[in-house]
Amino acid sequence: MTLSLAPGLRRYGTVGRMANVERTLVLVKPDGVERGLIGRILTRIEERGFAFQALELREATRDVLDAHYAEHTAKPFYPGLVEYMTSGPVVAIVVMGAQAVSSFRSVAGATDPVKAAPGTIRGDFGRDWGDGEIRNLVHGSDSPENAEREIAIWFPGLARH
Ligand code: DAT
Ligand code: MG
Repeated sequence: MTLSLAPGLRRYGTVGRMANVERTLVLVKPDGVERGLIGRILTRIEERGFAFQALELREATRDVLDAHYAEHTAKPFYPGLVEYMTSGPVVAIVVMGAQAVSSFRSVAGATDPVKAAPGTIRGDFGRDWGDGEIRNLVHGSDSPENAEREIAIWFPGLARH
């Protein structure tokens, strides 16, 4: 199910102007869902004043992950990453607002939760669990171009072109 939140979107003015607002693809990864942190993670996005265009609990398939993580599929950690990302449901979210990509990256914190600053999602809720795997609670697109590419993978109906 895709949930459109009209009141939030109204902040961005007309439909014509909204079409140019930056979007980013956020995932609450399986550890975030399993640990009951969906609400607190979404709250941090809402507190910064960003709007949700779509929000859905779903299982990540291998095909979606291969497309989403195209830059990583040949890396040694990729099999472990797929195991992690398919270990339970994820929440896929399209977040909208000026500079949404870099704003969410700073809220998420560094990739490795051990290095992530306190105050960030990964720095506050993540740790090394002692099994050699990185479980870092959230994904956020790393550029506006990748955001649009990822949104087209997770929400084909919301692709811009
Ligand atoms: P980010 O999620 O901060 O954009 P990334 O794109 O470099 O980081 O990597 C994607 C995910 O892959 C990351 O969230 C966790 C996993 N990952 C990255 N580097 C890893 C490593 N060296 N060992 C294990 N998992 C890794
Ligand atoms: Mg990345």
